[in-house]
Amino acid sequence: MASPILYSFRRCPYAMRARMSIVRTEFQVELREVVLRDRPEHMMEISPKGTVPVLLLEDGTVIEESLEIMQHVLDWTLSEEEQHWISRNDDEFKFHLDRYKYPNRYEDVDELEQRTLASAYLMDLDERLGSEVSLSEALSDALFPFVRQFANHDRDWFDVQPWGHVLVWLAKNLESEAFKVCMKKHKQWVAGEAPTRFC
Ligand SMILES: N[C@@H](CCC(=O)N[C@@H](CS)C(=O)NCC(=O)O)C(=O)O
Repeated sequence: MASPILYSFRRCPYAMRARMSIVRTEFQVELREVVLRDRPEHMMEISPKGTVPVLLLEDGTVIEESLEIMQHVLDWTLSEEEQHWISRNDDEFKFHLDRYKYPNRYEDVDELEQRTLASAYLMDLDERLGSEVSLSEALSDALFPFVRQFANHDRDWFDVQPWGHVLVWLAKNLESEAFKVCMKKHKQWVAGEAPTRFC
């Protein structure tokens, strides 16, 4: 194996956060773009749970949680505050985000109620972003792909909400060079083809 392998899916916010850490550090990986309904056999062999991202290291270690990939790549130990925001994002916010975006996939879900519940997190995040101490780059990268997904669902509505700090923070992240590299389009990986690198 010439370098670690990253199984990724361009539009997945978990994969985005992992790729951001890779772009930031120029951590060398072979990038394998996955189509979720046609997951590569090798990926399923090393990580039967079948979610992306998955990072396979040269020593055979498999890291199959996006946050753990970030922690490995960035050599990042979460502070108590970072842990707090990530838990709120990954548990509370993502729960409501999924129900807001895809209400038909769940029973008895009102999408506007879910939007309001998700907004409680965004209002708190707004207050945090407005404080004097900035979020660490790693934490910011771990969170913004999910806020992007929420924002994109109804951008006109999102843009007129009273979360000015969130709007500025999100725009800055989306316009960043690192995010542009992270979002480059790659065609579906097929076994046997020449390795793709993205940084
Ligand atoms: N806890 C995992 C979640 C990853 C995840 O759910 N990824 C989605 C794509 S955004 C996925 O692979 N879904 C396929 C499935 O659940 O079958 C992580 O942080 O890496």
